[in-house]
Amino acid sequence: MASKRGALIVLEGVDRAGKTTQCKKLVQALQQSGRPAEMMRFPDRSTTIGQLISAYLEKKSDLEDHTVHLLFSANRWELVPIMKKKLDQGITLVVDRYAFSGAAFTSAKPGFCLDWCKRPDVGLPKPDLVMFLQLNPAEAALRGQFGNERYETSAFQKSVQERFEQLMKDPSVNWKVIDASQNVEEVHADIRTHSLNAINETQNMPLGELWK
Ligand code: NYM
Repeated sequence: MASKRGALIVLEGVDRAGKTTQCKKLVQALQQSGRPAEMMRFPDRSTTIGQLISAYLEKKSDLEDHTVHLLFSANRWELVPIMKKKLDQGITLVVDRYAFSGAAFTSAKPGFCLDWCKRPDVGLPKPDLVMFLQLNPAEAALRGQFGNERYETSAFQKSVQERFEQLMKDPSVNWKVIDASQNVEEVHADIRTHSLNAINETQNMPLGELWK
């Protein structure tokens, strides 16, 4: 019998929802229970493409809106061979943002529709589970000021949230909404439960293709 593959698990949500903290905790919990797991994040700022994106986000450079959208997508595609290899080796990947952030953020800009924004990411490895950390703007505000990067304003984040809500209507993606206003441990417990289910359910199933 072929060995079992790892699961592709994605955490999404608006800024300050706690995605990075929860990704780290999930990887740690999976590893401690003897399941191989690694964290990834998008954008991956370590590659050449990632450095262009990082300079743009930090407002050190300007890029045309379509161009930067395609760079975010290219940054995912360049990591696909590594992702597939790790999943094949039985490693579960816990990913901080993916194509859903790509579509939600760009389509929140004037003149962009969700459909165009999804196109470059069609066919990426399809996540077995996408957890959306739901946090209303008032609760997000209690978590302190936004940083200084591009997109970090409440008006823009509100549009991003609306675009995520559109994306979550797609039944071809295994979305789970997590109440991110709970405390860190409660959020972690929900995420762990959904993740263990996904790992068990998908280990003998082939990896799918996103939005195809
Ligand atoms: N972002 C992230 C995009 O606009 N498109 C994408 O495809 C992805 C993956 O970059 N504000 C945006 C969302 C965030 C920023 O922030 C990356 P962080 O703190 O590195 O997750």
